[in-house]
Amino acid sequence: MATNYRFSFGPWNIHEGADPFGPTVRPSVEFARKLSFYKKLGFDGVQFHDDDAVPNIEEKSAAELKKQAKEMKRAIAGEGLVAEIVAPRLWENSKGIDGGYTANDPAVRKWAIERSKRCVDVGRELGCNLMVLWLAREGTYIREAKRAIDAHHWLVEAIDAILAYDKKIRIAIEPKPNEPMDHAYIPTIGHALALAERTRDPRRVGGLIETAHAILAGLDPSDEMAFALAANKLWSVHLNDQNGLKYDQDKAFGAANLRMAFNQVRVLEAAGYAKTGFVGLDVKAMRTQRAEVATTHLSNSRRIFLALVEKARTFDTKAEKQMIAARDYEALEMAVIKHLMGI
Ligand code: XUL
Ligand code: MN
Repeated sequence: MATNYRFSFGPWNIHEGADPFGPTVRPSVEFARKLSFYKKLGFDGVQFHDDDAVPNIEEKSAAELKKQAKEMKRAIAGEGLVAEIVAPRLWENSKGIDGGYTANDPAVRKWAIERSKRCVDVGRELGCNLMVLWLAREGTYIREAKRAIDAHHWLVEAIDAILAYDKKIRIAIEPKPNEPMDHAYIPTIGHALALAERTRDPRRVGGLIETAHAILAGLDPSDEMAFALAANKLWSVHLNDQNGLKYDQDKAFGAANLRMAFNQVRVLEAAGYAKTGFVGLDVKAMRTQRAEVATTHLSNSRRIFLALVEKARTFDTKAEKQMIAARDYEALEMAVIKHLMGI
């Protein structure tokens, strides 16, 4: 099928199968070897955390950081790849135990902003001006632990500092309602875009929507996408799937909720998303998957996406209009199911 979609994933999507209850089950895959999988699996873009590109980033001088990020750009170019996004991995540093931008300790808040500026520097060398902020620990386990109003002001201050640091940087906030925190401060795209409006340059602050995160918030991912698309603020996506309200599963796209996946593809098609953004995946191989086949969740997700593009394009929209006009939504629902089942 003729399609102009471009796909990306992050190196963390090829992983050892760790969970909090037992040992890893697959050997680590070297970064360079991960890069060699991208094209074979049908992907053109790499989603970077800052320290994927520059390991031990906080110990590096500015010159070293620049040199290593440049080398990484050469390495990905050698594989025919580009950097889609860059993200500051604040949540893995022990300083950020209580959050970064919203930590109670002003020294930690300062650290989080400085680290984010380093991430901008990495992005600049990688040729990437789209920074994703997944606000992992910006929230609380118990409400009394932080002052939420202050926290929201500090989030704006942090984003303002990043925007002021580089005139070209664009920030896509990736909302998620919980995990690791009990409640995160930016749980939905509505929260993210309201926050964007309060920054010094709202035009440079948008969103990234992850399927599983929207489902965890009890919302429909395609409607979340539509909300951002209507504002021209859907700058990336993390497609995956999630079986109900439990831990963040990052299943293969469409594997649990095929119809929801169809509607996500449909809304992206309707908006002409292929022209503006990468189809990013954020999918994990099952822990029970053998190492030799622990990349198929990526190629399968891509394949399911493209099959659903075909389904979106071949849905009988004339009949759909008539059923809507007749308010025969039972017929419309059956038409969708029949189309998806090929019956
Ligand atoms: C966390 C999540 C992250 C971000 C990247 O749930 O989705 O992987 O997407 O930092
Ligand atoms: Mn994600």
